[in-house]
Amino acid sequence: MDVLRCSPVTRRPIWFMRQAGRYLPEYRKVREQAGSFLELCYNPAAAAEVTVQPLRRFDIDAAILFADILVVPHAMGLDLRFEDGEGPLLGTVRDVQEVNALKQLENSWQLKSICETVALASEGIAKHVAMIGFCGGPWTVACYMIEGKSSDWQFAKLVAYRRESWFIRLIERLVEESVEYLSAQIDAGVEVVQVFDSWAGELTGRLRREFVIAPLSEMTRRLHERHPNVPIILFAKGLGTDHGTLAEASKCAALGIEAELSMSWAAGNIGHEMVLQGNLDPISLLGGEQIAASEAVELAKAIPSYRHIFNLGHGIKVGTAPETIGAVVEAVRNWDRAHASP
Ligand code: 1CP
Repeated sequence: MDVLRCSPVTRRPIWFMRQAGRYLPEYRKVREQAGSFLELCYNPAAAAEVTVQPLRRFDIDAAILFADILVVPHAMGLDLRFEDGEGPLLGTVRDVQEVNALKQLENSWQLKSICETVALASEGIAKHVAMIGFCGGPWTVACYMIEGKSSDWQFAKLVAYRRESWFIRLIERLVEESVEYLSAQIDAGVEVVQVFDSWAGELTGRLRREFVIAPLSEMTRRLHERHPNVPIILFAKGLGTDHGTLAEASKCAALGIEAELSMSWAAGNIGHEMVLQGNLDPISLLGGEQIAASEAVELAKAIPSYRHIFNLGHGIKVGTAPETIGAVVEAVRNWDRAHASP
């Protein structure tokens, strides 16, 4: 929270995207008891438990609410299933009638359940650990709503190129509902929110400005109005050299950076000492403790601790050894300790 508020620190905060997940045996156990992934998401006691699990193992600075970006379209009335090994299967929206039929998520049982998880998880973490809430970016969530499953997003991109009026309306609806969703998470106890626009980099040029940068900026503006003291992290994965444009347009507190962009480039070229989060390559963690720790130190060298939130460039992979995460945390802590100015 200090880094996000630009207060001086000598020890950079650390957390990991997908820090709760299948690479942890204790997660697999709770998920098995819960039944399915979705039953876990909507079981507040179990979801709060997996939210806090990584904090018992690692010396990290944040917990992230355990849920999924597809909770929003689910609460808006679309069917949702997760098939093992196949990823999500979501009901689709492909015309104006289907957009108009989408419900508001206010008063949905899904929203109540997620807010209950936030309240339970907040009780279960130490005061110095930040509780992060999240949702998906409008473009990324629209991709799943249009295609119904993981894809290369060809159809969603064509709809964007054609500027179909129902698509434009869908993005607006997702801005509205995502703001309501994050606002409810904040009221339930989250201290900072992150928007995951995982497929931002799939759009280029003008489309990127219209359907990634503008909606994320509008969400940020509305959230700042309602919750002026809650910092917002925008992870528009794949924006590359356009991250700076997003920072200026949105006035967010921090930007998440993908592994593909050099952190020293980002630190040197994204202006006004913007706080940057990321961007260790999650694949390096599969290389084991030595490789991962050495890459982590290289990353720490690329950006000063007072403007860096150490994280990955994308989520932890399933085969990652938990010990490797521990080794990365220790290496970054040691580097900061050795380089803290007196
Ligand atoms: O039981 C399981 O392990 C299922 C795997 C899983 C998990 C652990 C899914 C299915 N979702 C999650 C949790 C989740 N999803 C979190 C929890 C908090 C954390 O520890 O980080 C978060 C923040 C998300 C966000 C999410 N879901 C994103 C954005 C981030 C990203 O990875 O790009 C996306 C795109 C999804 C959709 C999704 N959920 C799950 C799958 C398999 C997918 C599809 C991914 C794809 O299309 O490639």
